[in-house]
Amino acid sequence: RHKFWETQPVGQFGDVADVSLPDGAIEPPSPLSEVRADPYPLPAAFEWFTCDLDDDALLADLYALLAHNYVEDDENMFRFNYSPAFLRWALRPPSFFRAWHIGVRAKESKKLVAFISGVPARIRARDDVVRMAEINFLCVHKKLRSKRLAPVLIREVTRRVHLENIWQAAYTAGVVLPTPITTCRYWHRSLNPKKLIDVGFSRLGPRMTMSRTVRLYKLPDAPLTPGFRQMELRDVAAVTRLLRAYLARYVVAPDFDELDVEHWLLPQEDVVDSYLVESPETHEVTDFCSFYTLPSSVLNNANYSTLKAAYSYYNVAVKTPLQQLMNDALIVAKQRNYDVFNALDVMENEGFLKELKFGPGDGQLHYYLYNYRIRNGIKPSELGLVLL
Ligand code: NHW
Ligand code: EN5
Repeated sequence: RHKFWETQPVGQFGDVADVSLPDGAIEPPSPLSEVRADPYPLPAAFEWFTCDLDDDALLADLYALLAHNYVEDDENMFRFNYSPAFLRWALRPPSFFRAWHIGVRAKESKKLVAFISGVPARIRARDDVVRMAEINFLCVHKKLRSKRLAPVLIREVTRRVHLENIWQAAYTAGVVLPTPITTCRYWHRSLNPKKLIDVGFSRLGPRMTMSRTVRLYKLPDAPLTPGFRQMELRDVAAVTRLLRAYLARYVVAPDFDELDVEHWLLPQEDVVDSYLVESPETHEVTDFCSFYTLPSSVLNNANYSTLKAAYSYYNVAVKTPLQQLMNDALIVAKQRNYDVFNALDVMENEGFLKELKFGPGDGQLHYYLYNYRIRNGIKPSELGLVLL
């Protein structure tokens, strides 16, 4: 059934019931001298190409490959449209490895036809903090699909990760592979219902008119919580403290230090936005919320070519109720012209989704670990990890 995945150190569908297998690494690390020294062979017309994201021309090629060939919904109405600035942010966190930005080019035309990437992260599973690679942006040009190129890309990124003495990875996918640690649902909160209906992202509910729908999703013009403001560089230490204490509650979560927080959470226009509540009395930072910007191309619509979507990222509510904090996040997203605010049912998100008028989407997101077993998996509410 899974000719490639059956050969890999991942939970196999048959093991699911086997309670004797312990949590942790599925296979031990090898001596680095035993890691294959040269790249896996590609079909003769293609060559490996390590991508330099400082190079604006290369970044434009990567952007175009993904904009035309990356993930679509199940009815092929929308396609993720990660911006060049977003890709640079996603792929260059603290201590990233250039060798993990892996392109495949046509030898003759030098055209970029496939890509896979990894970035380093420390991820905690129960009480075990593990150095991992986060794998993302696996993409094969539409004209080269179903030729078993993806397994070659995956083996090659694995080899390059092993060369850094890292033996585990985390990744998400919309498709079922052996074997998810958990399966999450996407939820969507309309901010611009008329446009969402026009492009087929959502539908007019039964017995609803357009004007009732617009009224239903209306939001205040400005955030309601006193002291709600954008995060700044001077807040990194306070936000790191809040976030570390909060993520400690989850079974699987990133182990963020201040450098990580500065990279992943300091606001960058149209890439990542973070807000916090600074107590007007004590000036303490008490709460925090964030979202990243990932537009989707609207395929085949006469009126619109793009949807501006915000994706809930990391949120920590200590003093302000989570629902109120997220309502303020919706308000600033609306102010900034987003069409929709998306969230997964991870962490404590179940506690505000229905109340804030999110509706369940038709997409799922499966989370995976490579070479790391978590017996019986976990619930979405036990997951403290959001990948881009
Ligand atoms: S998920 C988004 C993946 N990208 C897309 O969906 C874009 C549109 N699709 C494509 O470009 C986020 C192609 O359809 C792709 C497959 C390239 C997806 N993950 O080449 P073949 C990520 O980037 C398996 C893993 O003929 P294709 C996470 C499939 O099950 N495996 O197919 C990436 C089959 O194997 P099987 C996937 O359609 C995580 C084989 O590929 C997959 O031309 C990567 C078929 O290959 C997916 N999303 O190309 C794993 N989709 O055993 C990282 C299909 O079933 C692992 N397949 O026969 C960790 C590595 C690092 C370890 C370090 C220690
Ligand atoms: C991970 N780094 O299917 C990337 N999106 O629900 C790989 N549906 O937008 C994983 N089909 O339900 C990607 N509208 C997996 C996701 C791939 C993209 C995807 C889904 C997630 C999505 C929309 C549009 C559906 C169009 C037809 C959807 C309903 C919204 C409605 C708003 C009002 C209240 C009820 C819900």
